[in-house]
Amino acid sequence: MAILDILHYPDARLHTVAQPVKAVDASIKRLIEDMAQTMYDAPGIGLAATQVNAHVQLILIDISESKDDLLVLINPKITERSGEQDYEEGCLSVPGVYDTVRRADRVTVQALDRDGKPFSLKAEGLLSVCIQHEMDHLLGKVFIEYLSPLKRNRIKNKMLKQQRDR
Ligand code: QAP
Ligand code: CO
Repeated sequence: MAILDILHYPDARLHTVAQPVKAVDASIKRLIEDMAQTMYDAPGIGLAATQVNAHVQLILIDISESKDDLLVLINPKITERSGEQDYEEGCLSVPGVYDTVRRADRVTVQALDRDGKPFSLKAEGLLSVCIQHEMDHLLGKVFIEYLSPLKRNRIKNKMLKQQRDR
């Protein structure tokens, strides 16, 4: 297992569109292990492959208190969405930045699990937000793109300054 480097906004690679996983083989399983270690080490509650510069449709989520309930979604697709909710989001690729985003309240998602087996999941609340946030990464989208251009620019400058001062 290994801790992977996480890309930080405004890295252009965060805007790469991920390709579907063709086979849940040894290399994908290794990527899942490494991403899990990376997410738990951070610590975070969600991580998309895009964030570790692997441009395949794979996301990991663990919103449990005990950090022992890893959800792996491969080639996820949202088949139903309803309602709306506002949630204060953060992102491991935009450290220290939190802001409110409006998203669907409930989603139904179809995906493959870590054994390549199809499953379907209905989610609401934080889990639903997390799924939508992580799936955005696979489309090359970061949550701050939902904020006003003014806020986004301030965040971009803050991040660039942080990276300069490191
Ligand atoms: C996405 O984000 C998410 O700024 C997952 O300094 C977050 O795990 C979806 C983190 C909230 C819905 C609601 C952020 C860690 C972790 C930071 C994360 C930081 C350290 C973010
Ligand atoms: Co994120």
